[in-house]
Amino acid sequence: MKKLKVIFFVIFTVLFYSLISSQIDVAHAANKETSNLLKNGGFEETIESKEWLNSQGPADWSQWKASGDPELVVDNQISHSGKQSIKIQASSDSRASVEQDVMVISGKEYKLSDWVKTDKVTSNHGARLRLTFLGDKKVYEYSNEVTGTSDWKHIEKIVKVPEGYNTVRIQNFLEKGTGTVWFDDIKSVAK
Ligand SMILES: [Ca+2]
Repeated sequence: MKKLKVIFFVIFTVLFYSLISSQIDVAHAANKETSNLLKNGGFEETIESKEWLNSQGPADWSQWKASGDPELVVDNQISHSGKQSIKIQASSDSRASVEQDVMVISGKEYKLSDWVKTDKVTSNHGARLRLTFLGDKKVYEYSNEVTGTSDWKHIEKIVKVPEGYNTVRIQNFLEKGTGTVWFDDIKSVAK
């Protein structure tokens, strides 16, 4: 009788653990397809930072003022979803981005998507996404461009990571010009 109990116990334990591990595999696979490689893509989390207007910057993102005198701010009045977006504003010719570096796999395809709203953007290339694969020689990729005045527009770019590269800098960019641009809900997923 005691032997029988032990056998039942062993069978139950094996079944229980195989069921749990198969559930974990399913969750893992689902997560892999939809997970955003970018942190804080909706710009809802802020941290205190003197670099940003009102000393509030988006967590996990940094800014680059390439030229001119652009103002970069977390906007809590206008958003595509949630309560906040990021805004780049330039009254004189300026060039700036809000950016994050992401680890990627060489040779693999990724899909990037972003939402952009513009107000009186006059610029050589407008508002767009720029991807820079970092290495000895930088490799650039760009999304389509948004200029003028436009309500929220979806922009998308599918890229294949060049051989030998494993880091990409993803930039919400206002190319050289004037006007106001908002970015929100940026996403990067492995294809
Ligand atoms: Ca948001």
